[in-house]
Amino acid sequence: MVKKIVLLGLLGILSCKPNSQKAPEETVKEEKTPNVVLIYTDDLGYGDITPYGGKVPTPNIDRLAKGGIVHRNAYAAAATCTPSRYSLLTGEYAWRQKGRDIAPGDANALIPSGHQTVATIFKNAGYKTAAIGKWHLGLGETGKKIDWNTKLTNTPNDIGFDYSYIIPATGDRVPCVFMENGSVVNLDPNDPITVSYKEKVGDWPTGKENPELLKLHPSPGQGHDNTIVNGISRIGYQTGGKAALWRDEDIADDLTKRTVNFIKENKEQPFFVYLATNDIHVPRMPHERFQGKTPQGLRGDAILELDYTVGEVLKTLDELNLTENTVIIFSSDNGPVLDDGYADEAVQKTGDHDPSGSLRGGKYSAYEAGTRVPLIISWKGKINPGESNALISQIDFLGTMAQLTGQSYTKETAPDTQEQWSIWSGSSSTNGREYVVQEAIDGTLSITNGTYKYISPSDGDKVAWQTGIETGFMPKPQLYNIKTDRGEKDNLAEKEPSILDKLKAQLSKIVNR
Ligand code: NG6
Ligand code: CA
Repeated sequence: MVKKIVLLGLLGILSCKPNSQKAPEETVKEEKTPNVVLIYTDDLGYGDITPYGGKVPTPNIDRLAKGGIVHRNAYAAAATCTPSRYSLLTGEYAWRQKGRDIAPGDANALIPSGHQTVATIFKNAGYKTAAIGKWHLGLGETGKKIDWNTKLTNTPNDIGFDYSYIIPATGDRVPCVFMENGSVVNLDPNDPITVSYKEKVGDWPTGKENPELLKLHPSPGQGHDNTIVNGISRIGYQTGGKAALWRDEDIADDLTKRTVNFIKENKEQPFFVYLATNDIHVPRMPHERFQGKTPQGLRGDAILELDYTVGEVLKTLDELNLTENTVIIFSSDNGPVLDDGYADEAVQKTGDHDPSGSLRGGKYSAYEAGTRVPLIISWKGKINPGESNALISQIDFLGTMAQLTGQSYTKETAPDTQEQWSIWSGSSSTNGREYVVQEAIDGTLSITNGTYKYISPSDGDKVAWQTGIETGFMPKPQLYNIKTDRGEKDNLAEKEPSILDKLKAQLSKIVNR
């Protein structure tokens, strides 16, 4: 049900009479091609920000929420990064093919060159497009070992982004360098980069051999003890490329600056920015000005830094008078995790801040906290602020953005996406999607109709290694009423066989479409 939301949908906007004061092209831009900024955060839980009950102060995110719609029933397509992002950008569930789970740092491109993505849709609509931040969808041609010292192909620039400035995989994986439009930034040709995920290369110290060099220690038993960069040991081995290495404390500032510059440079025409923040993924090492500023430790400090990034984006749009012509979407790629490989005291210090917002599980899991994420959408003057309980999935991002910009797209490579702008913008008071499908780390699929949720049987581990997170993987089917049993405690599979069968059948129809 949608509360407090007045109908101000796209159709209404499109049918507005052009304002006679404005040049025709300006009118077209404002009405059909609003700028879109997607702030896609990493591992931010349902309960991590104040509009959803979080305890870390996030004044800028709050401002965004107050001026927009706070969605309470929005889902990422998966409980981990790579499949979530794949699904969001392509409109196809990542699980339809093998090999789209958490990508190693040297993985080849999962989305082939020329493939339709939300960025190609925006480009067709005349937008300038940018991917700034974490990528984690592979790079380079399939089957070809990445040579980090050359300009790569199969990069974001080959699937619709005019500009890319990316962390190739994740902050905790080598190589710890940025890539701009396919090339490593600041690479000294006399100091070439070698990367291996199999064995040590070169003589750079590792966390395992030289723990005395670390400023942030890996958690026991999770990996993360290979090459040390900036006093933090990573997953994977790197040598070379010293001048190109990032300093973790500066990542958010760098990505924010690039985003602000891109917006400024493209203020005269429609633009789409996919700002995939490094916050609040591990290693959490925010800038010194945020460190020690929250009782929750580095994880809370990283949320402060994320809020800073949001604030800079809002400020820039305000200064350029673009706020009324820009749709801002804020969400997360998967649910929260406290200990994800580094001893940063997130577990010890979280206190009464509950990252999962009392949902069960977390990142990786089939339970709700794995995929139910914050989603805030604002468009000043066009979307009326409020709250929505409509059922939403990020799989609809492509279809919904095509609808927003009046573009057609092929269903062939985007079979799962729907056009849901009226729900996303709150202009329709229907309940949203009929069903939402979610993928957990071992490939276990769940389906919900907003009231009941079916988790398919799985023989996977009950807990995601040392993270301590309950995965929800069980050999028997599970059925929960997520409306009345928020914590997914009461398995109704045996009590409600007809509901179970219906959801099971619906899931298998989607899988075997
Ligand atoms: C896991 C890593 C975790 C994190 C995650 C990817 C181990 C034990 N843990 O495999 O630290 O890097 O992958 O996170 O290796 S994600 O948000 O990009 O999916
Ligand atoms: Ca993630």
